Amino acid sequence: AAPSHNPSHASAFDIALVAQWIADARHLLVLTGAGVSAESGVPTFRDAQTGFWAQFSPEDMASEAGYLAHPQRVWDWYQYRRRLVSEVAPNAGHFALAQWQAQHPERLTLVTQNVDGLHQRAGSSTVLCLHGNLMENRWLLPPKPCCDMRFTEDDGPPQCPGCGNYLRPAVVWFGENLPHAELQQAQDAAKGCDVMLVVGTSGNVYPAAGLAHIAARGGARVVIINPQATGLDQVADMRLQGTSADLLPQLLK
Ligand code: BV8
Repeated sequence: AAPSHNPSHASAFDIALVAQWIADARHLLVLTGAGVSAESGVPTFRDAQTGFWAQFSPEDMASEAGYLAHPQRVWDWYQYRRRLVSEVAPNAGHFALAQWQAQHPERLTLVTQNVDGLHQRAGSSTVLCLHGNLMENRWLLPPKPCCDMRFTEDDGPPQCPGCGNYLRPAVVWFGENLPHAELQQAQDAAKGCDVMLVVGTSGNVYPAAGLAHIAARGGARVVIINPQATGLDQVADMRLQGTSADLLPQLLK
C-alpha cells in the first residue's frame, strides 16, 4: 500500500510565494527523485526499510560488482521492481508536471533520477533520465554474435551460453557514468534556470544532486519539496515541507 500521505506543513504563504516564483520564471528546472513515485506506491530507496532494503544497501544492489557477486539476487530485485512499477499508476505530482509542461513546453526542463518511467506515463514529453530505464536491458559486455536475445527473463539473470556475457538492467549503477548528453543538457539547464524545484530526493547522489549547486551558483531560486530534511537543504532558498502529490498541483497552476 502507498505510504501514509504526510500532511504538508508548508505554510499557505510559502506555497503562494513559490507559486509566484514559478509563474514569473522564464526557465524552470525540476529535478525529481524516488519520493515523487512514493504516493504511487513505489518504495523509495530509503523508506523501504523492509524486505530487500533491510539487508542490503542500494550501493550493493545497484552496482556491477553487486550483480556479478550475486547475479540471481540482484536480477530478482530488478524483476520485483519491474513487476511492481508495471502495476502502479502515476500520481497527482507526475500529472501536475506533465500538464504544466504541456502548457509551457519551452519553459520547463524536467530531469529525473527515477528509472520507473512514471513521468512519461503521466504524459511528460521530454524527460531527461539521468539514471536510465528500469524496463530495458542491455548486455554487460559488448555483445558478440553468439549473444542473442532469446531469453525468458524470469529464469534468472540471462547469460549468453556461448560466452557467459550477462544481460543487465539498462540503468546507471553506482560507479558508472551517467549518459553524457542527458547530463550535459541538465547541467546547461541548471546554469540557465531562474527557479529550480528539487522534489522527492534525499539529495545525496552525485552528479545528479550537483544540479542544485549549479543552479544556486547561477543565481536561481532553489526550492526543496520533501517531507524530510535532505542533503541539499543548505543550498535551498526555500524548503516546502510536504509531499509531491500534495504540493506540486498547488505550485504548478
Ligand atoms: C558517477 C539507478 C562517475 C539504479 C541510481 C565513492 C565511491 C564510488 C562512487 C562515489 C563515491 N562517492 C560518491 C560517489 C559517486 C556516487 C554517489 O554519489 N554515491 C553516493 C551514495 C555518495 N555516484 C555514482 O556512482 C554515479 N556515477 O559518479 O560516475 C564515477 C565513475 C567511477 C567511479 C566514481 C565515480 C551514479 C549514481 C547513479 C546510481 N543509480 N539509480 C536503480 O534505480 O536501481 S541511484 C538512486 O538512488 C536514485 O536514482 C537516486 O539518484 C539515488 C537516491 O535516491 P532518491 O531518488 O533520492 O530517493 P531516496 O530513497 O534516497 O530518497 C527519497 C526521498 O523522497 C527522501 O528524501 C524522502 O524524504 C522523500 N519522500 C518520501 N516520500 C515523499 C518524498 N518526497 C516527496 N513526496 C513524498 N510523498
